[in-house]
Amino acid sequence: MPGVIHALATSRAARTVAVSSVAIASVFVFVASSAAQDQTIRTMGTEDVHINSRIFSNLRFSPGRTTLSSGDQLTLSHMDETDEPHTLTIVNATDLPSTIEEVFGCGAPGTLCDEVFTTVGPQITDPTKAQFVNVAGGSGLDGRLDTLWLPPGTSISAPVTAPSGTTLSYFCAIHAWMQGSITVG
Ligand SMILES: [Cu+2]
Repeated sequence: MPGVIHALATSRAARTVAVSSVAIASVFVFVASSAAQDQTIRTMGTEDVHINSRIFSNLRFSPGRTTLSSGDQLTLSHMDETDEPHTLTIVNATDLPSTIEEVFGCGAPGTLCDEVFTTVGPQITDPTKAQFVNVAGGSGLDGRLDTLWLPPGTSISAPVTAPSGTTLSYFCAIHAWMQGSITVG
């Protein structure tokens, strides 16, 4: 499956860029004050199909790993080249899709994506507007299925209220290979 290999290679390059970004961010934190360090995660990349040749996507969250303090604002911004919506949905790390079958099968009945669609979907009041869908119960992003809904051309901010020491894993329920983590320092 050369398309898949291409996508993986592209993802690897994206990770390298993400690591560089984290390094730069760390320098900034070092010289900045100890005030709140609000963070932004951007959707990046594109997707394409070449019939009878390949299908690829390098849609991704950038950076893939974010560190902030409890109470800081997280901003999610749609910066990729597609007109597709995304979700940033908090899930258990052990439930994240990790194989081709799991990624492309996510959405079938009983899968994690299906659970997001059926739980979060009905709570989206206007699909054209970004929205924080609070499922877990805390005031901000702090638990399983808490979701930022991100239509094209939008951005949204919400506080991360999980306690210090927590690592929140997340993914996009529409493009299940888009995954990342938020470390609450
Ligand atoms: Cu997505």
